Amino acid sequence: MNGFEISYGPEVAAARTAGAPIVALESTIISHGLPRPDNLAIARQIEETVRAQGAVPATIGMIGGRLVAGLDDEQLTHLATSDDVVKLSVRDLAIAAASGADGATTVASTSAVAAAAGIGVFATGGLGGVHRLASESFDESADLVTLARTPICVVSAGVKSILDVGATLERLETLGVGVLGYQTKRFPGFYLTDSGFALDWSADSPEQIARVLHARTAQQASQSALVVANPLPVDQQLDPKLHDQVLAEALHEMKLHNISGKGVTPFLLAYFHEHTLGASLDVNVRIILRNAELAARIAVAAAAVR
Ligand code: PSU
Ligand code: MN
Repeated sequence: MNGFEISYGPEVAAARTAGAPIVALESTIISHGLPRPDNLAIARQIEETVRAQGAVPATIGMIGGRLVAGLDDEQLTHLATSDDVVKLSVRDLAIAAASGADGATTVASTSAVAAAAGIGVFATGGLGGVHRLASESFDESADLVTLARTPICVVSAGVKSILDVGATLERLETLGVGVLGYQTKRFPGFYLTDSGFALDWSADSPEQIARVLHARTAQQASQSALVVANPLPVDQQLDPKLHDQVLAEALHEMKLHNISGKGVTPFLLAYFHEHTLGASLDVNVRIILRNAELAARIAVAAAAVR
């Protein structure tokens, strides 16, 4: 198990002691994934959604070189509004800590920190994965290799549809990461309800997912993550025609501007938010809130199983 020096917010510290349900939340979605000024209000809404289900939200990030699980409102505001916030994957954590940086954690680094903190459930929007054109660029998110070695349940709306979804599913299989559809056997496509790919397994209730998590612990096969894939209802997805058109433009612009490395995903998401006249933002917010709600219900059910 990873060891990190982590500061806990008071609510999270109390919940850890009591064995109460906790849901980890990432901060990159807030700092780099959603546009200002809406991002701060959305961050607070995500936390409220977790609380409404009876779980404690633990938004994770780095403040002045210290990892924090359970950012307070001032810290959350800082990550949402400051220009000096670095997007931190796992490999960046030590370097950023030593330099006293303020940073936002991705799916990869949030998972690693949450697992080290003993937090078993995590909600995000869409996982990172294999980028389109990865056969040329080798661009595959560190989310994948990290999930391969991190025992946590991640609730997402699949992988971001800006990616090569088929290749990402193949990699998840190779890496031993379990994928479980929530009330579906179709893998969701983030902005879109259905990515076009089928799943082997689905679960019908948070209680059933809690039993899967319990069985993983019992089998001690839990050194990798379990991805719970939670699709948007069809009437809430982004218009598929608009999606495909904006995605084609975004990929073209990305090449033109030579965007690479950790800039790729924020560039593509921002392009969507600008060129769908806010439609993709509405969809992205719905995705995160639905995932936060389901994650909280899973955490509550898991606490009851223990
Ligand atoms: N989901 C969203 N918006 C986001 C992300 C996920 O709805 O901004 C972030 C997560 O932090 C994820 C990261 O880990 O995008 C992936 O970035 P990259 O492709 O550089 O690994
Ligand atoms: Mn990348």
